[in-house]
Amino acid sequence: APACLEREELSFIMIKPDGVQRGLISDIIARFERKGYKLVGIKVLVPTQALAAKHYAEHDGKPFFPKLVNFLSSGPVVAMVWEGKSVVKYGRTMIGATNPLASPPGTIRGDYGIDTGRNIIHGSDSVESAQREIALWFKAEELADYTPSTAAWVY
Ligand code: RTP
Ligand code: MG
Repeated sequence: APACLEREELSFIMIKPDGVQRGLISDIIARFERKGYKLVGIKVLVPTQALAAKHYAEHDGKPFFPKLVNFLSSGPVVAMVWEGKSVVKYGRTMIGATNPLASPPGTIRGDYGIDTGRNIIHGSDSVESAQREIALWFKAEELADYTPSTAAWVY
């Protein structure tokens, strides 16, 4: 990327295998796009168990970890990087609570899920987590530069 490229905040957002199989890709992308966030990276892949374990390394050793890793690597996911003001925190607001039954209507998990182990989507929980996750899933050259900027339509 050119040295002049100044980014807003970035978050790593991933549609999990259940969200993909249930046909929620376009709905989820539409929600972030309409909010004013900018899609700067996207790929479809079946994560290896090793990649899934690295992604969820903070949960290594917890009782649900093996199931979580198996599930994430059980089919295609849509891995994305979204850019915009407070996208990490507000992205989590759009996603909702970990347990879809504790997640209000209007949130992605509240609208589409019932089970904690099938909660549709992942979002980075801090700017530091986002940086780690983006580096794990994407190469720097896979993130797009939108110059000339369209940001004046949002900010
Ligand atoms: P995510 O990382 O996927 O965005 O979800 P999160 O921050 O809302 O929740 P986190 O605590 O990071 O947990 C990661 C995923 O593990 C599954 N989980 N199962 N008690 C359980 O059985 C349990 N707790 C968490 C969920 O699928 C959760 O999204
Ligand atoms: Mg988490």
